[in-house]
Amino acid sequence: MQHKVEAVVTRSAMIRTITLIAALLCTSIYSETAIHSLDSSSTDSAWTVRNANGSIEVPAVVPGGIYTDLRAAGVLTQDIYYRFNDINYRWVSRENWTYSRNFIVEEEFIQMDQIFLVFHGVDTVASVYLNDKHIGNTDNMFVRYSFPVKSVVQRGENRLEVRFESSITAAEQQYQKQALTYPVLPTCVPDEYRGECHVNHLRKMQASFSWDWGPAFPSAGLWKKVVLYAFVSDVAILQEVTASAKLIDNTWLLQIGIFLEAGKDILQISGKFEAILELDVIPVTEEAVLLPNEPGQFNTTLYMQIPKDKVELWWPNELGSQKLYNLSVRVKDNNDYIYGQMSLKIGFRTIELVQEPVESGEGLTFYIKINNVPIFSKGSNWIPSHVLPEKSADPDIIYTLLSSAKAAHMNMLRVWGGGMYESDLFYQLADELGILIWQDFMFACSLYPTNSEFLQSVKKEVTQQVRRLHHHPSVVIWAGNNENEAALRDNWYGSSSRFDLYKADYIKLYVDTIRPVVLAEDSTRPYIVSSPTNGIESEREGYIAENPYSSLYGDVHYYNYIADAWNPNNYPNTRFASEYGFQSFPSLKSLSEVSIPSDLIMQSAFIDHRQHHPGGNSELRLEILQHLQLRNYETPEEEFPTFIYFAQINQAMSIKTATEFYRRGRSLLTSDGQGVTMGALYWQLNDIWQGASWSSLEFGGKWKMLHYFARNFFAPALVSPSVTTDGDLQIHLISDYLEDKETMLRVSVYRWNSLDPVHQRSSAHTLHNASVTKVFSGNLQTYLNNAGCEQNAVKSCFLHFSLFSENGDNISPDNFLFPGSLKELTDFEAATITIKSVTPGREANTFEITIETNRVALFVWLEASDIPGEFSDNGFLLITQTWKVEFNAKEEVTSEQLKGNITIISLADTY
Ligand code: BMA
Repeated sequence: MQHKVEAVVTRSAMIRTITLIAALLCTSIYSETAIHSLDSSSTDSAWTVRNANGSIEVPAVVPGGIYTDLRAAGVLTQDIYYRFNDINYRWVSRENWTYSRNFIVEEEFIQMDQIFLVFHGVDTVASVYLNDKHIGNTDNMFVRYSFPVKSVVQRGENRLEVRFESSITAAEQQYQKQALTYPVLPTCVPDEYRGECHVNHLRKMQASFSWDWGPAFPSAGLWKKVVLYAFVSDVAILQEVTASAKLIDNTWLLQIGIFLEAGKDILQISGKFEAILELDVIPVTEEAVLLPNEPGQFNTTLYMQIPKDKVELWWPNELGSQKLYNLSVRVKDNNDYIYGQMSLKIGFRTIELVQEPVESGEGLTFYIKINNVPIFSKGSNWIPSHVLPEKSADPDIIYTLLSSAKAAHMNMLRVWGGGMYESDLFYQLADELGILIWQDFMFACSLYPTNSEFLQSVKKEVTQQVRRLHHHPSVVIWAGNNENEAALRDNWYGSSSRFDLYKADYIKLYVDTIRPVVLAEDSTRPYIVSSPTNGIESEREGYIAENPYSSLYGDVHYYNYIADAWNPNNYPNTRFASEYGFQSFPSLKSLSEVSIPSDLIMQSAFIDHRQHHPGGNSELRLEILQHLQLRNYETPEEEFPTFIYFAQINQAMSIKTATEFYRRGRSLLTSDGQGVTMGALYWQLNDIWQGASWSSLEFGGKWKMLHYFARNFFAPALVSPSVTTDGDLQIHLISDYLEDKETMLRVSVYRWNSLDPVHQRSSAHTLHNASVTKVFSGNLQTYLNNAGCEQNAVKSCFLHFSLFSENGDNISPDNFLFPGSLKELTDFEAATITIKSVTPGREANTFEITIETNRVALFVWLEASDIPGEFSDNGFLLITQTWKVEFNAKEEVTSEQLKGNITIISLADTY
């Protein structure tokens, strides 16, 4: 109390001093608070990190992590992703590391009534010491920790130490402790993952202990900022502002949550809470005395009413614009001193997850409605962009990956539960690009403990993350976990003998702990318990459905590496395909960056090491052999580039087949109630390192053939041919547009040996809005015969489809259908494809490339391996003598350099 009086009396003098200190220490201040950054950017002292026996002590960077620090100091002499370094450098994660620094605190700072040390992200198990006093522990990397340190912090020099325990040993200990009653499964990841066990016992990025596409680098470190806050007793830290708008009749009701944190002994805080929306709406202000809802936690809510016609709606990509408005929130005291403010960019849109009876069929729909418009969700699944958390928010990479998603017409990404809650920038970009986010909570492919400390920690994590992400219009679904309902039902980890026990744990975690927190924090978005799930039906069946993969309910994950993946009849009709995928390898260029030349054969220890999916390389070979002729190469070195090319073709064709099947399913309703598919999110968008995986973008962002295909198969209008099990050719027109369009469809039949079609037919059709229309159905063999392909039709001919708008422009990407196996084509010979010219395009670093061919060429693949960038199309079917492709270079380059760098290959070259 005495402190408070002094503080008030001396406030203006103190503020002047604090301003000065702040300036000196690179800190910022508000009138009644002082903030002292303890990141590496504050220069009053530097961080160091040392191992347990002190044999290693190196400078450290905060925010950062141990692998990055040891690499920068030269203790790790190579790139962590080089060759087998995930194994060679595993010792790092078995050590107990201590991060420490000194810092100076001035008298005036000490004078403040409350002082908190706040860690925005600690990875993961650590004890924190200030001036040799233990001030707290951490065990959840997704939680912000704040420790009161008023009684510990001292004038002059202070010493902060964060003592990490190896997460490998911490996880093992937790497992052992738990196993005294019963084990929480699985006991370890498969051997092929080259990983570590028991990550499910830690609230740490689950994939940091390895995954079937990624290495184990169980890091340690302070991966987000560290700050010392000080303030007078009747104010508090403004921790979060949430905002969500609900449309009630013709008015948006904007609900703004203000969350503050103060010392646990503070019984009330009084403040003026003010929110201003950038529109010419009058600011809302509330003056209130707040009581804590739990010790140290205060919150209040402001409401704004905005007439509907005052705001522009926020829409997903390609359905409208992504209008965002600035909302600023200020917290003042009674003397109008501002002690906290935050600005958010918010959007106005409604969101609904529709689970309604399917017309005249069984089951329920499962789709998203935005602004009352049913959305076909098109996109992929997002994994962390780097295994080290401090590197996973690199703005350039995040921008590259998200803008590549948008370029491929995606409107949804699922942030998968084995990774991380992504950075603020990630969600801001998703808002700006119109990419809807399906947000899993970070639980994947495991059972989880449910002891009270674990649940308490999860509660805190969910509360903080929901508040942080709440205002983003892009976030549309909360989902409890990845595949844990299915894992229990199908006994993936040997849990069946104690099914009831594990089921009770499951319900305790996702239904009784996470769900109420989510719903209390956010009444505007749906929460589904798992993915895949039957949604409401799973809930009716007690949360673990008889068949969580039912095609009549919810979402489905579908993987089948044995069936013919180029045959659409092998995919399940589902309401929403939230995962399906096939592996490939990244480019030679990406692999070369982390290997030596002798590694680059399918039979090398390196390639085996980078394949974490059990049996993955043999599966890949068998998939390829179903469709492509992989000849007997003299040496494995000779085969390798073709193997990569074929694996990428196989992946692109398989996911094209599946995705078009799912898109055609939108207007399908079979007699047993299947169909009405409203989502296709393939597995997976991006890579965590350079290795075999399901991704369409390589580590660093280079497009695989699949990503070029995605730009076609996700186009808003698409002509999509297919063949039924009865041998009928069907042609569907798919449209995501919200209005009808008149079109002209051209079907051409070609022989593989000629650039002139043997047959061409055009017909006019209406492209019906937001639906799928079948415009042709007839026996394929007969069609080919009538077109003039009589002998050996399926081997010698193929079909090509173009769709034009009324003014003659292409309205859909061209499409094709190969009636027979590509292994047995007649007259299919290597084309000579040359670059006729490369000229600068209209914009800087864009180029127009004209290529020439003497024959039809398939899966034409242009590679500019030394020049990062994207082509306007790649992996395409070439049926005209000349063809233009654009190249968008990411670096400055001349036309000559580009021309000299491009290589071109097509399928027949490899036969
Ligand atoms: C699904 C995903 C991931 C996995 C992928 C490929 O199960 O949820 O766990 O990486 O399949 O196996």
